[in-house]
Amino acid sequence: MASASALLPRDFEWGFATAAYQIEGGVNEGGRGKSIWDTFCHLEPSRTKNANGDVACDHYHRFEQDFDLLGQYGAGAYRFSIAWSRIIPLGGRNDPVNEEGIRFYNQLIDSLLARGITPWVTLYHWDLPQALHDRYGGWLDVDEVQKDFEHYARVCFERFGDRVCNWITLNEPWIQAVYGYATGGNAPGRSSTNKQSTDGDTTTEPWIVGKALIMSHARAVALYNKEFRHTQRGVIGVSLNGDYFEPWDAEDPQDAEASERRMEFHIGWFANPIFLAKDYPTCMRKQLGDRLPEFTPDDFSLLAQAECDFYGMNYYTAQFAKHGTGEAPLTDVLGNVEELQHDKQGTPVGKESGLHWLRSCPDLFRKHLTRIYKLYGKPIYITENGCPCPGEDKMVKEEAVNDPYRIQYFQDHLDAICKSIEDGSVIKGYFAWSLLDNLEWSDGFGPRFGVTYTDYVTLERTPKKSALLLKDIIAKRQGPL
Ligand code: LGS
Repeated sequence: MASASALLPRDFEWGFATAAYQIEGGVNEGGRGKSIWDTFCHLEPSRTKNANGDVACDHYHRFEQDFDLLGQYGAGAYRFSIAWSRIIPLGGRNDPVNEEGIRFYNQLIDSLLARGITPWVTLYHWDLPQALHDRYGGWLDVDEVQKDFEHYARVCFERFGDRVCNWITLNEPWIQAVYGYATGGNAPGRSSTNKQSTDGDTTTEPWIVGKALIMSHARAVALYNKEFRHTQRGVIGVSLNGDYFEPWDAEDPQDAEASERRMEFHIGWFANPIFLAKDYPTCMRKQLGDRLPEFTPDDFSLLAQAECDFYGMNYYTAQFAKHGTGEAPLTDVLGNVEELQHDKQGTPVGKESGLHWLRSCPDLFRKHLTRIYKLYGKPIYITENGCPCPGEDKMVKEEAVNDPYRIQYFQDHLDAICKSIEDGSVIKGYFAWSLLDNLEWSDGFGPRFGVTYTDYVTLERTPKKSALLLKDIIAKRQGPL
């Protein structure tokens, strides 16, 4: 059957994504400082299923081999993150820059360019230097951390911007704020309701951290716009979470409102200030009152100078939203909404995958894309999309490399992109998550999102069938330029 994805634009950006802590390893090499993820994994190993990123996929030593795979898969682009603590081990604006760290990322960038692959660099994928957390509370000190982030961004623009033209400031600030400071499930693991945490205030900290992330992003973009854009001619944006919500009871206006509210708490929280230079969504102010920090006139003027080029969307799944109380401790951060995987009639959303929270819902992906483009009007790059196949975590290599579920998932989601383009959205690229099976944060090495099978004992890589299918789809793209 002819697939809609033949209509993808011919200049569609195309590749795979990873993040430093999930693949690099080499945590004590090359002068790297510790990050909050090193601490989190080692302090109470049961919180990350006894896994850590000490070795991960050993990409630190094997990147050439990994980039050969990218070449084999026909990737035109590759999204990776820089570990802040490799560049500035102590993190701060008055701390020394680590030349060995600079050299490592220079090698990565040069090696990609030598293969004709465009680097897309994420500055922050959740690995704050531990020293900043110890010094002033890290993301909890809005004024300090934004200055340090700006300095770190400057070092990256100065040292890599002659060759890197595509920048993503932050990956999923929502996860950093909510999982790091409300549920405590991610580093730095603060929560007043998680029994494994000893500190934190779930009712205030996520909102403070949210503001720190927004202002840090804005500082980096404003800096880029003022000092680097006209010589480096690159683009800069941010990657936001992209869960989509439908009303649980299609007939109930309160559920319709709840699904919108849920998305405002998820996306509008960051996207309103970042893309519209506007205050947080009204429903957030209404529910949270003065627990939600204000933006000062100076903050607004900075936000206005921080116009970025694209909306980076990480999309995995969709759910139903029912008004009322969600489960503590998430009631507040989820906008007082209950999240469900089936609607009032008991119809499940999408198709199950290898993870309980991830169901394949390409039709809702299309709706989500179209909604986001209408709201924020920026070209969209899908900066993550992917899944583990049902049962994949228990499979041996020979079984896992045969991944028809993932092939269908990719195909369906690329088709949804084409349909949203037909709806009028501007969608310019797609990065599959992920190049390799890797450390899935607090889920450890169980879930396998890669198009390449990683044997965590031998560190051998083996391409799965899906890797090459993507090459085929993209080679056939023939939509308008
Ligand atoms: O590996 C991460 C992928 C996998 O699933 C990547 O580093 C992240 O940027 C991104 O968050 N990723 C991801 N996200 C889905 C998170 C949904 C959590 C929903 C949990 C519901 C109980």
